[in-house]
Amino acid sequence: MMRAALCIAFALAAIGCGKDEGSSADTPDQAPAQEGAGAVAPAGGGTITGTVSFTGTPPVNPAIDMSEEPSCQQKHTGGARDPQVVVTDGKLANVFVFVKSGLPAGRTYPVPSSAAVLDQNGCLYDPRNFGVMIGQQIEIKNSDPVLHNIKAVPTKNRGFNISQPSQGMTTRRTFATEEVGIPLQCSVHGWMHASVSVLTHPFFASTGRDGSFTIGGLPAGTYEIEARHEKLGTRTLTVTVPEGGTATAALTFGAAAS
Ligand SMILES: [Cu+2]
Repeated sequence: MMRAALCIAFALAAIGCGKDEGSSADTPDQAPAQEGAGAVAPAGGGTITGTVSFTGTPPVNPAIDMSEEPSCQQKHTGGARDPQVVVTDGKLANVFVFVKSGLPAGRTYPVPSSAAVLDQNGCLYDPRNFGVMIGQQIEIKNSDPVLHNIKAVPTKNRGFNISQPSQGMTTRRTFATEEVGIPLQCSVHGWMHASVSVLTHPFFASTGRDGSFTIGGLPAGTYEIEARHEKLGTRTLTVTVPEGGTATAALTFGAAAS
């Protein structure tokens, strides 16, 4: 639920601000390992490049008691925290950005042959907020020497519940229907949460630590894009992509003004 006090500011604008915005960096183990992971978009066409910023002081992420899983705990120098809001130099990670409307009607796009990898490492999910196309493989991987049980809780798709008792296990799953924001969670470790969005097209990306994203291969046109963050809600923006050119998008989330 978005609070009224949240700063809402988005604009089509040149990027270049923000290096010295007033926010603190999280510890490295709270940041996503994958920078700006996105879909394999068609070559050519136009591009949307953007940055997602966070204004104000980021909330302190909650500490996680991993004492019952020492092999995970030791991967978190200084203590494990749930990386709900990851801000580095005023830029917000783990935001899923996708084209919500404006694509030509009736067009279909090839499903990427490469799988989207969801790792369980240090008893946390990586990536935290990602997308796939309908039918694209999701490879769920256990990098921890502990039992994880991954559970998908969709509303439109068929869910799954998979036990991965040992390190190095991989399991593949797909989703058959478009659905944004399917919760993923671990039945063993209540703090483990991630989100996957299933789309009919490849025009999506997730922000890395630098808050940037790139969505390529777009036909010229005017699109509504949506940016989703697990705790901070959504922002939308209308972007016009020229033929073969680049549109720049700046989106901003923020802390309460107090
Ligand atoms: Cu787990």
